[in-house]
Amino acid sequence: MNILEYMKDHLLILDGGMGTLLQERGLTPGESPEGWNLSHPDVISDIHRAYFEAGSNVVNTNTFGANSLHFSSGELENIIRAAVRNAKDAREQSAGDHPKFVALDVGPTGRLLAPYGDFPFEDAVRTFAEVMRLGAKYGVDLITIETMNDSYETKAALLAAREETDLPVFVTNAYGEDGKLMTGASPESMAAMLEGMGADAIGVNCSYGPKQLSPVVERLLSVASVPVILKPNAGLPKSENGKTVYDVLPEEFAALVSDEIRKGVRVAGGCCGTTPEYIRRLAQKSKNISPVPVTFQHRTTVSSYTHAVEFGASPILIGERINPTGKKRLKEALRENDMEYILREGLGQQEKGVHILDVNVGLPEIDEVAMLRRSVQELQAVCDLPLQIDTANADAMESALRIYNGKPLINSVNGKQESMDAIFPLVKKYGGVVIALTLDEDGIPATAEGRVEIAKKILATAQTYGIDKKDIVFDTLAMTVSADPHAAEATLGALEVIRKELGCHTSLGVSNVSFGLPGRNAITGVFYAEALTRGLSAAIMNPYAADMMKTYYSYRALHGMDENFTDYIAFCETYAEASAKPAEAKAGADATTSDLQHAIVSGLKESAAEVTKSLLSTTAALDLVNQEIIPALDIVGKGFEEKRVYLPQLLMSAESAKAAFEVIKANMATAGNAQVKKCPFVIATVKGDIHDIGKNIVKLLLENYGYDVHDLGKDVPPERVVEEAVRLHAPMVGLSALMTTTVPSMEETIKALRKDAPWCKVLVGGAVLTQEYASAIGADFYAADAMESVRYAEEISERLS
Ligand code: THG
Repeated sequence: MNILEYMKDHLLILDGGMGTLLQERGLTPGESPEGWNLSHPDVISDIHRAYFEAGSNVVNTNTFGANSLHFSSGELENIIRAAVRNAKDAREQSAGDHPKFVALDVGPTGRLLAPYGDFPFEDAVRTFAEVMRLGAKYGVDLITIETMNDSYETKAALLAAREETDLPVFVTNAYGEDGKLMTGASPESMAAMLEGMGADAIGVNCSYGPKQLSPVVERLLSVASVPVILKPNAGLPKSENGKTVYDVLPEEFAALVSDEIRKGVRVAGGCCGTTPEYIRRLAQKSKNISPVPVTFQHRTTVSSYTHAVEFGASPILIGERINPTGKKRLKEALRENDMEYILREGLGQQEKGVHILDVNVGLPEIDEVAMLRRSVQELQAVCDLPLQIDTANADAMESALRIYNGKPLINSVNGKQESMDAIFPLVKKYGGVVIALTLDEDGIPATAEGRVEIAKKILATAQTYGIDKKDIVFDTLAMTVSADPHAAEATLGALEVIRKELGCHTSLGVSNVSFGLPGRNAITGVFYAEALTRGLSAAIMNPYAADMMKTYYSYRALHGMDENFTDYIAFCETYAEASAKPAEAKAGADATTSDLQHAIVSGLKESAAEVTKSLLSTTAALDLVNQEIIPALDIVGKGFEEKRVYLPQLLMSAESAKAAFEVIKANMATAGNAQVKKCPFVIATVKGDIHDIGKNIVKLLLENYGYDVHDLGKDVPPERVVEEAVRLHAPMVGLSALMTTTVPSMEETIKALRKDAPWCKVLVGGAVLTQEYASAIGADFYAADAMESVRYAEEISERLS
């Protein structure tokens, strides 16, 4: 039986935890669980069998960390072959005649992707591709991509699954306490991207217990058009007699998860701390719940790596300024590969309030494929707005869509068969909302009716490619009125019919209307107002044009879209500023921060280095560090703590600070000065644990705050940590552990430090830790995130000095 067929009118029960059960059977901390597929096939098969017999419809193969970063190619194939066989043996041998499926389990690589980490996106795709290929080769029924805490890595894995197999794919993410992924994505943005790429079910796993995850589940349920998955931990972890235990027992777990099933969850199981008993109770409790139907959501949504932007509720502004048309300075920047000019153009428009950035970097004399790809890559590293990828070159389009971190707007397709045949397959494969221009082989119809006919043809063709009309936004083509005084009427007439009768969203490049006329902004602003009243959903526009912004804020205020007129009033207050000529504005700079601070806060590496170089001629190095770099890092750090800034931005700022530091260091070396360093800080991922993303992030931040960081790496034995702490007489040691199975070795390391380095403050962090847990194992400080580590280090070093 096909699992997708079965799911249509049944709930699907997944399995529960694997790690704790393996430990009970003798897996030692640091030993590879995946290796047990070969060395202890009976144990693995036994566990799978227990889950099937408890009522699981799906068991995940024991392949969470099985990839080429951890195993040689030959080993990997042996492990996956054995893992699939172990699960299939369990299926054959297990009692119970409910439908049983075997899923290839795929977890994160443990590397942070570029640009915020050092693992290139395409390397991640290749790494996952090998795993997917082997899973398909050995005959799994479906693929489970799980516990991903980064949207970009999730995309790499899903892309690999889609490119290598035709299997159904389930995707679940690990959300933080703030309802976001570690790198910032909201549930709505994940839903948009994953559904756009064709995931068959989406949801949440690991992270917390069912109670804590309930808000994330509800948000997914309200936007998803595919079944929603919930696979929580058995509550929150705590340490009891040197063992990790969870605070939700099987009966309560089953009751809580069943509540979520009543709200609409269609696929449920357990993650860390759950056992076959949890699943047995869950299967029993949910047996008589009739599944809530999965309803198709007619939402037109694009997303960035942090958030989703939905068409319809309020007009959308798409910034037009990354487009060389009529812009000499941008053309120059493109020819000279001056990326930061483009980044500043993006950040400046963001500051002015646009919701989406159009990115058009086509010039006849440059390599557009490479330039568009690079522009998208760099823009999404410093700016969290969704992008509209604007090119007539299908190769350039594909190269940008591949590496886009989210669900983009695609600008554009049109009614020509050739255009549809080139663009629709890309929309289908990578996901996206596509702007469709109402023109075809016969040109642009002069009448509204003619444009509506083309729109209908485009919709029908899209359908044959499996693209729903919610993912098509029509552009009825704003023409230059100075060339044809009746041009605007056809545009607006077609727009109205398409919005009201075809039920599709619409967009216009409004600035086109005023080409060739004086006072362009005035007429463009009025055209925009009229278009809004006739159903315009989004405008490609110049946010520096005050007339446009006036219209935008007024329209929202007049139509009940601006509660308490908050936005309108704020706009009026800054009106003088808004009408000032911005042209080649120094984007985003604000009056209270210097250029260097601004470059660091914005994550602009080259600018940070350049400004530092010039400042060094007038300012002492130490003053630059204390009065510019550290305050800038503090601004970003504070934003991070207040959840306005996400990890990627924090890391891009840290990289920019590093670029500034390097200039300073080089300068000090030539000037013969001693280097200023704060106290030594020893940092390590504990024995048995190879997940060191968190540690690497903390290291980068501490270095940028001037600490002398001694990184001992991952899988570090307690003796080694003690040895280094003693050698340096380090006042602080930071320890990280990501897996429940390795927290005991964290406790062991703390004990050893207490004995031989009693002066040393120990701070701990990692996904499974909590304050309570950290206290129980005797740590001095629990850092919930990287910034908290820095704050604690600042506090301790203050006391020392
Ligand atoms: N529909 C869709 N996409 C589009 C358009 C459209 N993309 C391109 C264009 N039209 C919208 N973008 C722009 C970008 C710049 C200008 C107008 C539309 C523009 N540039 C000034 C000039 O050429 O004189 C430069 C002035 C400045 O510095 O801003 O006006 O219709 N789907």
